[in-house]
Amino acid sequence: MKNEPLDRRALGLALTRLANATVAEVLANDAHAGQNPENAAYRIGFTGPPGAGKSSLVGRLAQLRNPGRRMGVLAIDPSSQKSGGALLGDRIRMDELENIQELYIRSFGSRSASDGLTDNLPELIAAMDSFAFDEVIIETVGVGQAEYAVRPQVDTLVLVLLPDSGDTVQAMKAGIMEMADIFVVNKSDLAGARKMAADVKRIASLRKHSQNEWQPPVLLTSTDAAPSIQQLSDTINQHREFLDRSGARASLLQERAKYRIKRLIERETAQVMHDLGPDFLKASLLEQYHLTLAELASRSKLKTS
Ligand SMILES: Nc1nc2c(ncn2[C@@H]2O[C@H](COP(=O)(O)OP(=O)(O)OP(=O)(O)O)[C@@H](O)[C@H]2O)c(=O)[nH]1
Ligand SMILES: [Mg+2]
Repeated sequence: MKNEPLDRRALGLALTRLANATVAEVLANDAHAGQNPENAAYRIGFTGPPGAGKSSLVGRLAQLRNPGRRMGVLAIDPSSQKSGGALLGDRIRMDELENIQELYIRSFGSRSASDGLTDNLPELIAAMDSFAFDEVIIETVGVGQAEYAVRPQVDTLVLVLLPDSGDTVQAMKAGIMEMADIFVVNKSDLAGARKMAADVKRIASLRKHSQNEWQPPVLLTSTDAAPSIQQLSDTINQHREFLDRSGARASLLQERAKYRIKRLIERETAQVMHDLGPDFLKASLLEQYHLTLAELASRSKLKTS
């Protein structure tokens, strides 16, 4: 497919269909079946507090990495309806990007998903794989849950912070600080960026890394400073090489596959719980358990008997 130009219309339709698909529909249309995950698009996640400059950075990075690569950007936007112009940050005009044939950008609302991501995100990214993307960038706003949910979905996770996000770092210390592969203090043109970077370095260094583990670097970026975007891009490449060299990507892919099925079962279970009346709760716990499993099986139409 790579030899042919990207079919934007077909991709757009596929993504819309998947974004709205029920669990049963997802199971029925597993377009990804049999595909070798090793050939999947390389996935780069960007998360961080609102307004940190994620979209602006993603836009610049996509422009920089695009030549010779088919690049996709999926932005998960909790507030949903945003103008096209804000999609990649107001520092980049959409017309700079919209005529680039091998660059595809799309945003999704976070809908009912309780984790701050969009329903069916694994399926949306799998669709990008089947359209032969080389890389997919996923932007999520760090709202507590989203970074946990995005972690298994991506290969390299970039946490974007602001010069004055000290409180955020304190709050996130336990969780996301341990998950990020690259820390970025953006808006380094503003006062306080260096101090913030030093604080992040200090906190990140509290985590013990063995010698053959990846040590998450702390970078200073400014959307309008091209060399800082180049450095970020180079660091992503280094992390990718590390994952390949250390064999860590193979275990990441396994985790991702497990997460995908777990998410589907959780989502369908929540729906079953919602649909079953209060009488259901009068049964013994064992019966409730079996009733739920039977209901899940019948909804997925996978019941063999
Ligand atoms: N001074 C300065 N401002 C920046 C920089 N990068 C982005 N901004 C501005 O910061 C604001 C937010 O940028 P976005 O790229 O939309 O940030 P975001 O993290 O994607 O925001 P949400 O998606 O709403 O969470 C915009 O007004 C940008 O112009 C930077 O390097 N320096
Ligand atoms: Mg954004």
